[in-house]
Amino acid sequence: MAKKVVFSGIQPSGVLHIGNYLGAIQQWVEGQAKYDNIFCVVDLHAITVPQDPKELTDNIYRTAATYLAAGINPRQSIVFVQSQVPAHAELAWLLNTITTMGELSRMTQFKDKSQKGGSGRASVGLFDYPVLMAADILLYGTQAVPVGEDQTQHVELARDLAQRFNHRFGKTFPVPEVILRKSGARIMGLDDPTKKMSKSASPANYIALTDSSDVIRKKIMRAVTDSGSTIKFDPKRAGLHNLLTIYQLFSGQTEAQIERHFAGKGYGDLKRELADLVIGKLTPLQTKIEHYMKNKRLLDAILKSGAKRAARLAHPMLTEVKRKLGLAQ
Ligand code: ATP
Ligand code: LTN
Repeated sequence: MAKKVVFSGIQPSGVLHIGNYLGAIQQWVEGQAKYDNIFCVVDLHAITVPQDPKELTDNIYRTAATYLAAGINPRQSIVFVQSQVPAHAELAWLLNTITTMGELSRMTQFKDKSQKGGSGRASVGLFDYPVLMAADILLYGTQAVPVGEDQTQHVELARDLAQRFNHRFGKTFPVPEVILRKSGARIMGLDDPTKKMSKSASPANYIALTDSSDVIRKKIMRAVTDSGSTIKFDPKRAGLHNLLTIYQLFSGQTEAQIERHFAGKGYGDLKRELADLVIGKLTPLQTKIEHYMKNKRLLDAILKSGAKRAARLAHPMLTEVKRKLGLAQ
């Protein structure tokens, strides 16, 4: 049986944190052999909020370098930059014409992000962001989309648009499914474990993939927990549960193994060991990222070849969509 087509992407808009790594990249790497993968640096999504052009360029490279450093193999998976394949923007326009204002107004990410900038000031691009994301997904006949939990509403819209298009114009798109990890789909903020870890929060909230060992240790030691003492995976103790989840995902151990290991130990022990574990995993990742950042020619070659392969895959779908709409091709 043919492998399922998987598509996912991350915005090159600032630092990546361990929520992005554990919620998205780590599960991409785990599923790499099982699926036909396309991993994109979604720079057109990043510019829906203001970006400094120089920093954006650097972040595009850094995001791609992070995919590769984490274990995405460009010979096995397609790795490319969204703006290098114009079919994304083109399909987004076509899908715009079957999307309603009401649907986009209900998107919680738009509501959150547009409120931050003050009413009426959000860009049309920010409003339209989910349609571009649907285009990313549908362009390749994607069947599965591995993301963190915050993106499920957007994948729902992609499903709705696929079904609507198929219904109006004849079967064209597979209806994509979201893939969420059982654990790790929603890593919480270290300073506030009731909200998801986010790069737009204060630095105490997240561990950036670029944080130094000292900073990682300080942030973990200061992470908010309750006043309990036993170390158990209890979802009601949000701060502790989050630290244990991070421990689990970086160590690959089961809940039972971890609880046994920490039996009779305190929160301080857990935090110290977690800091060692995270530092032990992120240090080699940082070294590999820097290796790619110093080798821009290699990075450019990988991304150019990825864009070529992606464009070749996208072409027949885009042509079919135009033809079905009656745009004589
Ligand atoms: P942020 O809130 O940090 O700005 P985002 O969701 O807007 O993040 P991206 O960097 O594009 O921005 O997210 C990339 C991927 O990381 C997505 O699949 C998203 O679901 C996932 N992700 C983001 N935050 C978390 C988190 N706290 N836990 C798990 N997955 C996350
Ligand atoms: N909106 C996503 C990034 C994204 C994406 C995609 C994810 C853009 N296009 C297509 C999966 C599939 C986010 O994580 N903020």
